[in-house]
Amino acid sequence: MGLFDKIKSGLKKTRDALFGRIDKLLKSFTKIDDDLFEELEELLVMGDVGMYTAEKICDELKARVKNEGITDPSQIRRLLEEVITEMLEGGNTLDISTKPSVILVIGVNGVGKTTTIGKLAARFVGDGKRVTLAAADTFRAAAIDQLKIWADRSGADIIKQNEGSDPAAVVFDAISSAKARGSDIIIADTAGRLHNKKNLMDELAKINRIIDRELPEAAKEVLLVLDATTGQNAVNQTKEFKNAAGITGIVLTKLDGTAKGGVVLAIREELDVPVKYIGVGEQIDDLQPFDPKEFARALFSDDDMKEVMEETERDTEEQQESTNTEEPVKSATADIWAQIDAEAQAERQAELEKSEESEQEKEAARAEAEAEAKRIREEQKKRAEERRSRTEKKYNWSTEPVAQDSDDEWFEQWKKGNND
Ligand SMILES: Nc1nc2c(ncn2[C@@H]2O[C@H](COP(=O)(O)OP(=O)(O)OP(=O)(O)O)[C@@H](O)[C@H]2O)c(=O)[nH]1
Ligand SMILES: [Mg+2]
Repeated sequence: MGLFDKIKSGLKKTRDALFGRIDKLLKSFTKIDDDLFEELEELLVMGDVGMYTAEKICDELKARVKNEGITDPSQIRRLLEEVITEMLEGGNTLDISTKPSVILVIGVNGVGKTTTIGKLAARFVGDGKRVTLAAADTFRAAAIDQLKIWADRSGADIIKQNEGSDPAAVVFDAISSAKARGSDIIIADTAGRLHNKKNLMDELAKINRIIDRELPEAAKEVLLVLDATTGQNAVNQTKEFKNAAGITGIVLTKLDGTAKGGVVLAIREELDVPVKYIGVGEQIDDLQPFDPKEFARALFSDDDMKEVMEETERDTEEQQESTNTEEPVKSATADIWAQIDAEAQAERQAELEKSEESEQEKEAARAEAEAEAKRIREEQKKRAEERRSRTEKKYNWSTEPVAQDSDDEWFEQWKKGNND
């Protein structure tokens, strides 16, 4: 399978769920109006893109539609691909310019740190580089064994000590060994959970200090590994680690197992951290350097879209049959009327101010305008809620059940600092 096909197949779930629905939305509109953008925004929010980022994408799309004088909704697909690409660009490459360079790999437990290290090591060794792995996850003996297996598989050297030893001492040893052997890259594995959050952050800080002291001139990457299936939780984890560990990039794993790939946009836009690698499977070559252009292209790839369209069409027909008895939802064009009313009201207000009417009249008009604005705001809020539920029904959106595994629960506990 070629590189692009791998990314494409890894993103199938996200493509089907989110971008399949976006395609359907665009096909159901004959002109570009506010309703289209509102439904698009809802779909993006439901697809784990995050409220802030969804709004930003839609604002950018509106600006481009206006600038380019676009009237055909089908053109939005191309614009969306462009906007997403540009949003994700910048800082995506790994800095391994010195000999040795250091990559510190961090993240909560089970996200794919050790697997990512194995895959990275295989990639670098394949490029002819000498790699030293530091088994600095000393919390569990199994973690050390797992890294050893990856070292053997990839042809990397490994420096390890016993379970429970000081992780910073392991990193120190790995640096000395790498210097002595002339290694190109040191990759350090770390524990995903310790007795509590403070212990973990203190330990990462200590490892960081050792690296900075022993290799002050070296290129250093601190990669935060995130599990894409946790959706918005991945955004929270980035916030936590960003403050404490000075991360330089993200590795987003398990994209192949989730429809929540939209989270990549939230991480980039909300937290301003570049994504450097994505994991699209468990095989050794399933870790890919993150290429925003390819990523966006894979999200909009057409091949299996027909199937998705037919499926969503069938779903919608069924949905309509079952909702036929319901009262029709108020026409969304009412929003446009509300806007026109508001504008007319503002004009009236301006005229009033220009004329030489008494202060009393002005005051009354202001109060009236305020009351009107309040009414419009409330109506828009009500309609936004109606729209959201309509969008959910129309696109038969059934979000995957939120991951209820122990990791999620553990992370919540961990944030509170009271787990053990
Ligand atoms: N489908 C899929 N599975 C992945 C991917 N990356 C990692 N995994 C799987 O996720 C599981 C956990 O991976 P690990 O590498 O052990 O995670 P870790 O962060 O080192 O975990 P701890 O050491 O326990 O903190 C393993 O079963 C991996 O095979 C990916 O991109 N796709
Ligand atoms: Mg591990």
